[in-house]
Amino acid sequence: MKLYVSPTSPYARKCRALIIEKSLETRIQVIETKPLDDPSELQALNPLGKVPALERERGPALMDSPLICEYIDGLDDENWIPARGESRILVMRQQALADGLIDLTIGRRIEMQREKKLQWDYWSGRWEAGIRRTLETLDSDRQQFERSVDLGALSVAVALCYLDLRFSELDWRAQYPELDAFAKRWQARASFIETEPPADA
Ligand SMILES: N[C@@H](CCC(=O)N[C@@H](CS)C(=O)NCC(=O)O)C(=O)O
Repeated sequence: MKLYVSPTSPYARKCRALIIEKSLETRIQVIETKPLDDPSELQALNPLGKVPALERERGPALMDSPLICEYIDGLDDENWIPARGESRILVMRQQALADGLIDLTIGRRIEMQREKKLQWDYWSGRWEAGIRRTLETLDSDRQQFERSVDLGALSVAVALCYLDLRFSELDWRAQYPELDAFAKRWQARASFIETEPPADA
């Protein structure tokens, strides 16, 4: 199988880290691509034109990191997503909050990258307010995931690390020391070391 990624994509990082955690590297080849260059092989797999996209041996290609992670998790018996019940819902909720935090961080970055006169403070302010609220929620809910090793905790750690890359001036680590300690524990794992975005990204 082939997983199409970009080196900085946090959604792709979730999938890549899960592959490494589950030691599935020999079954899934990671292919780097640049979605903004409109590569035809990516668009043939995912008409949305986004990474990650998973080309499987059989069946249609998969898009959207939660779906791809669910598929990857089903490839062996080591469950990173609980099969059912409230524990499954909580893991999926943590992933949804983490993915939403990434969405807000990307939205803010796109706004900030516009020429100054085209920037709209309303939108950057809105994205930032959402980021701050989500950090508050993650901090108050952290007992649900801070000692867990599952897709929910992995997703939250990926999203927090993405804030370091794209919104470093927020300095969330100083405001939330327990979330900082949580993220550092994940950053020490091989799955995070091997998927660290390039320093010049
Ligand atoms: N909900 C999707 C989001 C994927 C996404 O937005 N990927 C970005 C890279 S971080 C992308 O490929 N953007 C290219 C584009 O928007 O054209 C997921 O979880 O996989």
